[in-house]
Amino acid sequence: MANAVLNVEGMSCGHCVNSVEKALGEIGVSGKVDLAGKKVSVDYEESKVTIEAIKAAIEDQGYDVV
Ligand SMILES: [Cu+2]
Repeated sequence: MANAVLNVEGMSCGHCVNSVEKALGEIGVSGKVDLAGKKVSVDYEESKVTIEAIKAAIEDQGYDVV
């Protein structure tokens, strides 16, 4: 299991948190959003999902991984 913390711009409320965490869950990633810190901590299985796919899932929801 790998962990990464991504800096994500554009999340502003509980709805954003849910959107990001749900999108991550759909690709088998456990994500935790720190709204105030503009960070998303992800736990993932490196053999199953790439960090690029995780970033893409967040960006697909309309947020910017910086
Ligand atoms: Cu929001």
